[in-house]
Amino acid sequence: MAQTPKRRILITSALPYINGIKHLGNLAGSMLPADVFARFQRLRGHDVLYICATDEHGTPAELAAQQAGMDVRAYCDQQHDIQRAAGAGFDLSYDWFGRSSSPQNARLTQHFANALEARGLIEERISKQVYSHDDGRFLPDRYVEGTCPHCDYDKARGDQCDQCGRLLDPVDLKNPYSAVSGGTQIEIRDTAHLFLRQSELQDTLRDWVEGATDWPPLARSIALKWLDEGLRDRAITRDLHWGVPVIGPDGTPRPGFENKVFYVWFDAPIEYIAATEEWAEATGSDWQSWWRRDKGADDVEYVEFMGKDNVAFHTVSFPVTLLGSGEPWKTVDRLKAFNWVTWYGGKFSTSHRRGVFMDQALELLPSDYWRWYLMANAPEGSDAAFTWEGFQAAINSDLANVLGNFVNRITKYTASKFDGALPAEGTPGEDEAWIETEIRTRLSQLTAHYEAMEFRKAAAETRAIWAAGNEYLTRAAPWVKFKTDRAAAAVGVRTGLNLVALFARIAQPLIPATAARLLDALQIPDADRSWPDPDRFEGLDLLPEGHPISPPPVLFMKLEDATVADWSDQFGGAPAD
Ligand code: B3M
Ligand code: ZN
Repeated sequence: MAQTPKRRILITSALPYINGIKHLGNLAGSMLPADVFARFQRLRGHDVLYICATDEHGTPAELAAQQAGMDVRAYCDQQHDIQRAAGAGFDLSYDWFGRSSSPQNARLTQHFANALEARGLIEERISKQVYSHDDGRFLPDRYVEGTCPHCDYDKARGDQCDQCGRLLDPVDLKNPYSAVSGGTQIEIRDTAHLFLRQSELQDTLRDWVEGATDWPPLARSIALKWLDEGLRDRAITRDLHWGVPVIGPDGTPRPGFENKVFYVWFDAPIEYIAATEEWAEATGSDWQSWWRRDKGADDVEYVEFMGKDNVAFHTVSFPVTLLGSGEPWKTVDRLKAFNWVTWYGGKFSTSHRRGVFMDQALELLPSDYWRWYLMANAPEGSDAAFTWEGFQAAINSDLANVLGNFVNRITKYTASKFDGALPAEGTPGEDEAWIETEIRTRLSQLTAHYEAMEFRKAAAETRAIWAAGNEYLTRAAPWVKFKTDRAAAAVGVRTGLNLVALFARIAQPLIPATAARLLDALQIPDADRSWPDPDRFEGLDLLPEGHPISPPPVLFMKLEDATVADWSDQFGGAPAD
């Protein structure tokens, strides 16, 4: 039998920013689908490396630390641990969850800046910055607030206006004031910054984008729009202390840049590589074979997951860094971008008690409940609204009824009528032929949806397979046949039990904890837990004759109306509430 060749798949999900725990929408738009994809590909037997990290630099980190009354490094340590624990709670199977404040990332970021400079792509330019006399410092990005020049919103941040959404330059704010002290003694001063001459790489980047055949239309159109508008040179340093210091090729601070660091969006994507280095050092592995085309990375498939607001950074800015360096770095092959998960059509907000955050979710229910709902309703074609009503319906019908009842019914029946052992009697007939064909067809569709990273469709197909199992039991009706023809009933029970095993195997990417509980209850050895290959489907006879069957504890509890009403009160619900 021909073995499917082993692929090497590098997966990254956009790095969650360090300033506070992420909500379910952040989870659904990058980390969770990346995890589902990583699990699927591992089950297929491929060599997968799934890398993520916290994105720790920039003004939001400094400001959040200040508000917490903490030193910024200590703040990041603490928040990193919180996010790591939340990721573990959701069974996110990172091979490494790194930190952009690592020494590896500092070295690599400095390396890229120096490589770009050696190729004439970095230029020192004098630019205008907001200087605060009250604070005795420059105020980059979010350190300054004021009135938006476009929409007159009076709490616009220096980098972006939350009302009209436009990206801003701090010096354009009207009536600027310091976000640190509130001071209004502001002056616009000249200061030097490093600019990455992206305009020089316009053609290189266009060739690269046009050669990228495996991008979804959304990603391609975003990248082409930026190219059509003409790439603009961008400042890659900031007047801050917290960040990667600007160190020249000779290993010493660049003169005039002693009080500056690289801009967070310059170093953050480089952390994908640096986190791989962190992983390699911790595990004694080789990181270069994943990232350097001269060191074996040419056969790597690199897949990135992110929210749509991050697409330009991943299709333009980061590739400019990689391609501009002139070194043979691996660039993204496939890119999966998501729209937003909204809270009843609006924004998640801690202060307005709207939405559930990752840590809170796990206090309410185990991770599989959330994983299932979020992926079955992944914000793929458009935004997707979280609603308690939709959540309750999905859990009660898909998980508790379609999957849970099936498992419960057939395993209990085996325990009571067949001594808790897989019966061997009887010959398969029409109903068994029907379900086998059904499974064969659906399994290849399911596999194709996963390969295409179509998560909603994958969840729908998973549910359809479970539903087909229910239909099979209705047709085969072993409980009816048992009274007159024990052998015929045995066929139904045996097929039903094999369906349980199959259902659990295909559920592993989406609901890994439940799937593992089921496979454990059925005593399925690890070697038999891999993804059932649709091209070599073994049929429904995985379990050997006499195999012991004990009913697992209830898989999913139904969500009562009263519970859901409570949660709506606590975390916000439909506007009429
Ligand atoms: N930290 C995502 C965000 O917070 C940003 C992603 C970086 S990916 C290199 O919007
Ligand atoms: Zn505005």
